[in-house]
Amino acid sequence: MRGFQVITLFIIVLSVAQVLQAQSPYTLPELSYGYDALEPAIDARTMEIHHTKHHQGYVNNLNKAVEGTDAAAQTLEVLLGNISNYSVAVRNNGGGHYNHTLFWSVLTPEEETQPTDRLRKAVRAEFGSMESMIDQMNQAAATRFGSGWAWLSVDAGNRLFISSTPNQDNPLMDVVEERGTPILGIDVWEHAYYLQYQNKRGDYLKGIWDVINWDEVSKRYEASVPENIFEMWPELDQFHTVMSQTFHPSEEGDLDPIKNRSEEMKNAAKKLSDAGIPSELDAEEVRNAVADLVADSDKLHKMVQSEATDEELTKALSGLHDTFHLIVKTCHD
Ligand code: MN3
Repeated sequence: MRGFQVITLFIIVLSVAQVLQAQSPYTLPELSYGYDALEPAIDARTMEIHHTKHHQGYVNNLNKAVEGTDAAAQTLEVLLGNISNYSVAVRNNGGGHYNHTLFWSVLTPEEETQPTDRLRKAVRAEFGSMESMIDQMNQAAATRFGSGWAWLSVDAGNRLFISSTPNQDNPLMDVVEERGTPILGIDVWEHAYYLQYQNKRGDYLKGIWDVINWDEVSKRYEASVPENIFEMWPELDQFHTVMSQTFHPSEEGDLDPIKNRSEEMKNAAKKLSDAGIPSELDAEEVRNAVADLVADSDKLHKMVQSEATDEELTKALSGLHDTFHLIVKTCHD
């Protein structure tokens, strides 16, 4: 073959390769650490085979399964959320690709990663303590019969829950019992631990907590649970309590609660203003609305003292209620 023919052939091969690649939406993600980085918790050989053979296999088979179908145009999360509409191959390999991508990201050789305060609080609220959450995860992982995963996820009500799924299913799928957004997943297929631990799944589960990337788990938690402004600003929550216990009766024509509690409401507004706006929520609009809240609740209290009519009180309380919601809305935006 002449030089230019070789080059032409080379270009053709390259173009074909590019076209093939363009038709394969899924690729194996690189790890951010070496195969031996998680030792002694997980050995290098297991990591390498797990990544380059098992995960690569799910990627290849997923690309084959979606090729030429409408599934190829969907994001993986959308596919998984409607997985009952797709083939078993898409379910197994789409799950396999998603689960392993998440798994690699929640592992790390770094020892300093920590759950954020928000995650810690949520774990405590749901499980009592981090230790108890880990025990329950291990329990879910240990009792999963055969191959599968243990998950820590966030449900539709923003609450944490632990579950386990068989095979490559996960909590995003519309076929599982407990649905949510997974923030931590532990692979309990034998391929994840057998070389090092043989049949001792319990020993693998003990070791794995040494290499969990709490920064990443926290990031996933915070991305799926919108910031609770009442948690960040407890004085706003206290004002909210007085507001809802006086405004809602007033809508029903009952003005007694506001007549009895106008001073408490005025003090709650003063207290929330004195506490200062949390820096994450600070904005001119919020500052102005807080100033209005203080001035208007003072005015309302004076109206109660000077025995204003129910109609006047209703109107003033309703205005105050609007101001309160303006603060909440502005903080959420
Ligand atoms: Mn695996």
